[in-house]
Amino acid sequence: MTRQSADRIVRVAAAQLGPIASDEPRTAVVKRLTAMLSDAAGRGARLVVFPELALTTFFPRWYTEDVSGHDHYFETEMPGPETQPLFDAARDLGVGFALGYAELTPDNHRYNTTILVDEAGATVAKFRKVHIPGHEDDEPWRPFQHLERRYFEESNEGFPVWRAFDGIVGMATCNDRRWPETYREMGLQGVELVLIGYNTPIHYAPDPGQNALQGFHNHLCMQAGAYQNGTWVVGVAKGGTEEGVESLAQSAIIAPSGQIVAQAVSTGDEVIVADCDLDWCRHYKETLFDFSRYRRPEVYGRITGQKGVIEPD
Ligand code: CDV
Repeated sequence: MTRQSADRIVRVAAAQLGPIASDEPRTAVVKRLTAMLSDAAGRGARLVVFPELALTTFFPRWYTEDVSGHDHYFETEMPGPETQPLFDAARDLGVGFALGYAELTPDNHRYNTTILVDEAGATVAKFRKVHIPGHEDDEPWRPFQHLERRYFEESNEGFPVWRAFDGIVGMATCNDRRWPETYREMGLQGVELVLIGYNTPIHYAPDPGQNALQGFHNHLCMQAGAYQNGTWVVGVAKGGTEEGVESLAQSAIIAPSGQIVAQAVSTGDEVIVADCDLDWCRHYKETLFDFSRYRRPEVYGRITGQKGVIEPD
């Protein structure tokens, strides 16, 4: 089947971030984000995707007895006074964005959250990270901590999708991208564009043998998710060496074919763009991955009925 031209071509930008220092003020970070928003808009982008926890350093690398001691890394309102300029710029430039940040709710819940903002600067969707990796307690044997499970609650809101930007848009955050269920949940709602931000340290303390494969695994799971669900996937890193910890970059925009059509080449602030033809999804959704015709949910009971592995006797 050949690719056909269509009206629903959305130029999407992945706005990769380099490191954010622990003492970098929000206002300085928002200036960096706004500069990338403006760059992307100048290149004709309609939607700009920023990474996970894009307003602060990746603070779960540090242990604190009382998590509220790190509340300064969290947002209690969005937009707030320091983030409002980003929303204003989006409205003035007529470009939407997705932004990851740490959310502290009025009733004291903490989530690893991403919002989707439209071209008028209005928040149209909110996603809270479902798969929270790492550990709850201090593990001093590690060269640095990954305490997301101490700082964030798992969201039970799942993977909704929204009609936005002339298509069906979903979001996921970092570790969510490694799980096939993430993409399938959205695929079953017809998703056409999945936006994913990530902070992935190169060093994986529980099994350092995986360090050299970080780049491969990053693209492997997102490319498979795109292809197996006939959807675009935009994966955006906060990369480079932040507070002594090296993180993966290699942000990528992936077509429904599973092919990478744009990839960042640096480990710093960098904008890449691609024209995402949302109608291209149909080539996969209506052929090899015609779910209505070929899926067999009656034999997939373990997927939702069971959590861990049950081996045979
Ligand atoms: N921020 C993340 O979710 N990071 C995880 C690491 C800890 C493995 C990831 O899946 O990239």
